[in-house]
Amino acid sequence: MPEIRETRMRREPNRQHAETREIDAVVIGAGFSGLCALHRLRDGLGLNVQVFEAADGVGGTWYWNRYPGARCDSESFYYCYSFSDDLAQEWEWSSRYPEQPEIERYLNHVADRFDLRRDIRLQARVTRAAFDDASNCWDVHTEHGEQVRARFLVCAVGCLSDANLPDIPGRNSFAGESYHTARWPRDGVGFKGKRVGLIGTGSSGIQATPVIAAEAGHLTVFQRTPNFTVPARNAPFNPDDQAAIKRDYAAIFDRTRASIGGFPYFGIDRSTLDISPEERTKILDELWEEGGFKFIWGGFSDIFTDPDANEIVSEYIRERIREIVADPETAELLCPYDHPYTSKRPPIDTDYYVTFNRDNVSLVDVKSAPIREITPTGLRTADAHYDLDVLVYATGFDAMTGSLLRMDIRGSDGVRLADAWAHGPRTLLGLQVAGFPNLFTVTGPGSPSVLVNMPTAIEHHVEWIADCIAHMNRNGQMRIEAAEDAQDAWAEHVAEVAEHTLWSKGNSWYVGANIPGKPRIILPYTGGQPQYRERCQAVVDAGYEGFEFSA
Ligand code: N01
Repeated sequence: MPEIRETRMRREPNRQHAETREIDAVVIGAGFSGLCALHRLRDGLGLNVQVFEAADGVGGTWYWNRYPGARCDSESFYYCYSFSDDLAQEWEWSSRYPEQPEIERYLNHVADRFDLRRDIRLQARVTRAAFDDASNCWDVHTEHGEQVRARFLVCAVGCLSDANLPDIPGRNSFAGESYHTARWPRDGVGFKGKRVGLIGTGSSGIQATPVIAAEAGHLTVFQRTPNFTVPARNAPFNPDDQAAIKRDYAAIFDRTRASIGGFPYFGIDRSTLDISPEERTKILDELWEEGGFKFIWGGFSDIFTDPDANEIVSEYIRERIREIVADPETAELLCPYDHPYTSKRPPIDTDYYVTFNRDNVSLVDVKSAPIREITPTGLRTADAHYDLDVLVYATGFDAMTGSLLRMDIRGSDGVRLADAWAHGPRTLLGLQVAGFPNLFTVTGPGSPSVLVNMPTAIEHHVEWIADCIAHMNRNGQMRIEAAEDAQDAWAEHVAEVAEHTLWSKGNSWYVGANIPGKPRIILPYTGGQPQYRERCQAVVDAGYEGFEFSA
């Protein structure tokens, strides 16, 4: 994205590394997954590990997404690592939903506390990785010419890290400033007095809108699909609550591992249709007041599967929109009708809907009058031109596969991952790909990943991978690979389970619908974390059933 101003990186001179180092494992990425993988493989198993990270700092998602209003949708006290009780006890979160700088500080603290930096190479984007069948090793190359040979390749590249910049005609002609939310400049952006346009109303756009509106001269939000969002109700952390959480941390983390979505509260098995409308409204009112993801997981279990139940909760949210937004036409435009609630990843917001009551904010429906082009002075839709000084793309990501396919990964016999996945990704448990021996994906497609509180999903995968490598070392095995038939069976299961849910019904990044030409396939496993964990454990108990080893 050359024309997008992004986080400035100190460019290193184009280093040439003539020698190939031989090590045990390469980890790609130094975000939540990569840091965890480095710690577990190096300090737990004693492996010689090298992490390569494209950015000039650690943090992954929380390094890149520094747009105004960026904060986590999961609550701080469980959106963190559980692998060290000392870490959990010593870190103090300031509020219920931490802002991006706080999570970035946390991950930097983790890097220092566990002495991880000495094995992390920053500004080292991996461009190519090729498996050598003769040695059962991966040859990994970075953009600056560094080359290492490693027995294992662990892709910890994140599910949402390949920013999607839509190919709108004239995009490069814009004379003002343009930014993608996932490539935000470290020094920030000044909006004072400026005419700002924002494209996209997913989680990023919904978080950024109120903050930009508070500063901009005028903000125009270009909305293609309205989204259901519920209030976060962020608040500072009360020291007594934090102390109580710390006393109970082991049990809290146990609950995150046992619940469907990785949250420390269990979903309630209650049908929307089995109770009176009055009782239902009372429950929804309470959840709306409490805010956050509990609205999804703590209300009614049938909203994920039953269209009628889902419609009741969807209409409840639409009623709140009509209540909050003063102009009835704008309110109606903000009401989603084209997808069931939660079939697109539901955002959590702070003052999103009420922002449309401000005089300096307008909403433009680009579904009925699509964006035609970007011009040097702004944006043209089918029926108007909007003069802009700043254009913000909150247009999301090529989710779950983009960052993997951006690298040239070649497995056994030189097969390209891009070819193996030409009709959509196929994996065994989201952990391995047939034909790509000794390569592991942390929270890869086909695992619950993005439908689970991410650190919980990540730690599970890192543990599984580390245990698998330990098993191989104990048994003198050099090569592990997903068997084709086991992978086919898992891919079929992932697709079949999704058909019984509403997740496969929306045009969301969950199914790749946001990227033109991307095969439509459900990317995460929708069967829930407990079932998935059981399956992963059963595979291990059966001697890594479905995986093939060779000495
Ligand atoms: O991206 P999105 P995001 N013309 O794909 C629109 C995580 N996250 O960055 O829906 C016009 O959700 C697109 O429209 P449509 C979270 O998992 C977490 O907001 O395709 N519009 C949509 O409105 C989230 O789900 C957190 O019709 C275009 C928007 O851009 C995921 O990241 C915070 C367009 C993209 O929404 C992605 O969220 C932020 C075009 N050509 C993100 N192209 C926290 O936990 C795209 N759009 C805090």
